[in-house]
Amino acid sequence: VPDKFAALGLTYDDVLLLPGSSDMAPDEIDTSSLISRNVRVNIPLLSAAMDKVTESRMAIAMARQGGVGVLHRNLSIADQANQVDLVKRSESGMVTDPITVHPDATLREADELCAKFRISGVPVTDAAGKLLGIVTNRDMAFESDRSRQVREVMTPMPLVTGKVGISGVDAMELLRRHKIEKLPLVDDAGVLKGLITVKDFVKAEKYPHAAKDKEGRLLVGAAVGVAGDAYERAQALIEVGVDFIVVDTAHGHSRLVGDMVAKIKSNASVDVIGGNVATRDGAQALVDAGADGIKVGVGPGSICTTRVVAGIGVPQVTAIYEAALAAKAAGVPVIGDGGLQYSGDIAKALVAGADTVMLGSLLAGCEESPGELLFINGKQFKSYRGMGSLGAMQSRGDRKSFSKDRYFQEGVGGDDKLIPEGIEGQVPYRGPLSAVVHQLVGGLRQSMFYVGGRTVPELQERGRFVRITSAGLKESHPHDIQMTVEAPNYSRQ
Ligand code: RVP
Repeated sequence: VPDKFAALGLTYDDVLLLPGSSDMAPDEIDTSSLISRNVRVNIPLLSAAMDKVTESRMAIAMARQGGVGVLHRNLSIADQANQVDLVKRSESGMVTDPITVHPDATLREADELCAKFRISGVPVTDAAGKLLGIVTNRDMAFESDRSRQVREVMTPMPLVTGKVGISGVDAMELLRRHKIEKLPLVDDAGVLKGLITVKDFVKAEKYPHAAKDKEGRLLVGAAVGVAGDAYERAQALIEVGVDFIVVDTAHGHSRLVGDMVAKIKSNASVDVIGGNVATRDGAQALVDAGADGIKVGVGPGSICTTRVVAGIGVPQVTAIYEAALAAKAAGVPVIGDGGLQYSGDIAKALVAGADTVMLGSLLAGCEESPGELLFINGKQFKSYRGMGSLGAMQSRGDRKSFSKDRYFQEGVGGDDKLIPEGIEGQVPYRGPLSAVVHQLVGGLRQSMFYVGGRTVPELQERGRFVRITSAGLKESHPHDIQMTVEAPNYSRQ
């Protein structure tokens, strides 16, 4: 059979970008791009829909930096919808779900709370969430007896409060007029629903490149599957204002995925992205199903074992290139998902044909990713795992797992019958997302300068690859030296 063997597959480490003629100033560079037909971000980065990467905190941080998070789906519909809600309501610096303290708590406990969350005061609520008062540093500073109860020193109701849904301008005016730093937001029953602080306004000014929707709220996406109540999940997410849905599976070139994309599209006002595929035909099938964006990557993920367990996959640069041939012709943006190890891989993905990239391991170590810090031999780590790992697919206690159908294993029987396609591990702690993104986007801007592309489309058009050998790869990394000082954007993997 003449075409039994497809062309040679290349990945990030197989290629480098050629330097091209460049006459631009660094501040002319525009990194904005489309993740799907109608959703634009200011930096071409998405955080992965994985339970150790993207929950509301990461999604908020990503959108503030100008990218977007895709909320994972290994949780109940109600919980995932709540996460969308948290992101959409975090606009103009409002805190939903603020930290609160019970009136019977001691000042010592209130102190600990303030220290832990680095806040200067806490609303006091009863068990039903009703706002009773507020206790701030000023109330507590002159109390020497730390065993006294919060109720004895708090500033009790009536306080200056705002109604849920108050505009940023009105909230700021109330803070200014009453010379207060915190404005609790309550519903008609007096139940605390949020908190606006002066500090948060400052924060809003701190994120001028935030990726926002038409109403000025942060952008957020969310993943759904194909089995069970996936369609109901999509509806619930759309209901609370998600900006796009990702039909997120390990094999997007399957009828189930195309059907689900088409079904959600048929009456949705939001963009629907399908994936993952790794071939031109796979991308074409999703285009035909009506997808607004196509996610590419079968097996490149750092935690993925699909290529060894099933022998399936396409090295990622070739996969992106092939999929983009079908997607570009239809005007559908491409997301290059998985396998990126360094900032330089972002530009390589874009030149291959991606419009944005999705990151797992590069972001799993951030402060904002779910999970506790682990200390091992004096070093700090965070756990990270594939959604097809045993841990992610197993249901534990009353927590049902929803990630089995990503690997089409919904009906395999008991958890002991699962065929994992991912592993569990840990990555070094990397500090706040802002610092990590600064390095990633800084690297991308350098790439754009070297290639001579002011915008992502220009980079895509002008970029050319040179294929390299293992000797070339060895030369690319630091060599013939023992690294003594860690760089913020380089470690030997
Ligand atoms: P990486 O950035 O290389 O860590 O890859 C992240 C990507 O890996 C995810 O966005 C997803 O497409 C894929 N993934 C997630 N779980 C698994 C698995 O268990 N095999 N793979």
